[in-house]
Amino acid sequence: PGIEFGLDAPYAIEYHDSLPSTNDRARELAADGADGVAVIADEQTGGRGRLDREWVAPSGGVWLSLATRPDVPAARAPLFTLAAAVAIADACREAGVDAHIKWPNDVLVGATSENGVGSAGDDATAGRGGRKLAGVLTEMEGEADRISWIVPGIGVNANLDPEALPPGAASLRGELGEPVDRREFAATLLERFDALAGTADRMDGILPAWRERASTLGRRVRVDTSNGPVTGIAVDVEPPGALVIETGEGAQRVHAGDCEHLRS
Ligand code: BT5
Repeated sequence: PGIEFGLDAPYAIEYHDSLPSTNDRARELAADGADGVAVIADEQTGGRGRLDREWVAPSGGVWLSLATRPDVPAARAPLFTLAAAVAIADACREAGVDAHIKWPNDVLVGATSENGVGSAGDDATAGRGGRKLAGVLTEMEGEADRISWIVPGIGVNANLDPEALPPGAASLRGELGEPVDRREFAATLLERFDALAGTADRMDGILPAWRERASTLGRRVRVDTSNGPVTGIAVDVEPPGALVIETGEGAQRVHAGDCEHLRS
C-alpha cells in the first residue's frame, strides 16, 4: 500500500513521490520556521547516511524526516537519534519483525543471542550481529543553549526486495514474506516518536526505552571514533546518548562513531 495519503499522525505530512533527500527538504522547512512537519518520500535519489555515505532509497521504503524546533539545549540532540531508533524498533515489532537497536542509530534484525554473533561467517555485516533494516541521520543547527532546528531523518527498508539493497541489509517485506501497510507503519512510528520526544519533559523516557531494545549492551564492541577505535564491553548508555565502554583500563565514553558488535 502507498503512503501518499490518509496518515493519522501527530505531525503535518508533506508527501513527495520522489525527492533527492527528505532530510534536505525538512531542513529547508525547519530553517523557515516549520515545527512538526514530517516530510515523506516514496523514493530518494540522493539519500544520505552519516559522514556523507550513500543511503540507497528506492521506491517502496519509508523515507521520512521531521522538521522540528524543540526548545532544548543542543547537548540533548543525540537523544533525538535514540528516540528515532526506539520508534523504528517499536513500529517494526508491531509489524511483526523482531528488531533491535545497535548503538547509536541502526535498527537490525537477526543474531541477537550472544553466541549467535558472527555465525554468518564471512558476510561482513551479518557477521557483526544482524542485518540492517533501518538507519537514522539527525541533523541540526543552533546555539549551545538552544537548538534552532533539528531534523531526525529515518530510513526504513519497508517493502523492498533485499536484493535491491546493499549487502547486509534487510527489509520488512523480506522478513515477513509480504508487504507491510506503510501508512500504518509510518503512523505508528510517528506516534511513538512523539510520545518519546515530542516535548522536553517527555524526553526522560528515551534512555530507559532505548536500553530495553538495544542489543549493544553487554556485548563486546569496537567503536571507530574520530580519535581512533575503542574496544571493550558496552556496559551502558548515558545522557545524552554516550556509549560507556569498559576497556579493561577503565570506562570510556564515546559520543559518536561506527559501532561493531564483535565475537566475544
Ligand atoms: C545511516 O547512516 O544509517 C542513516 C540513514 C538515514 C537515511 C534516512 S532516509 C530519510 C532521510 N533522508 C536522507 O537522505 N537520509 C535519511 P550510516 O550509519 O552512515 O549507514 C550508511 C551505510 O549503510 C552505507 O554506507 C551502506 O553501507 C549502508 N546502506 C545504504 N543504504 C542502505 C539501506 N537502504 N539499507 C541498509 N543499509 C544501507
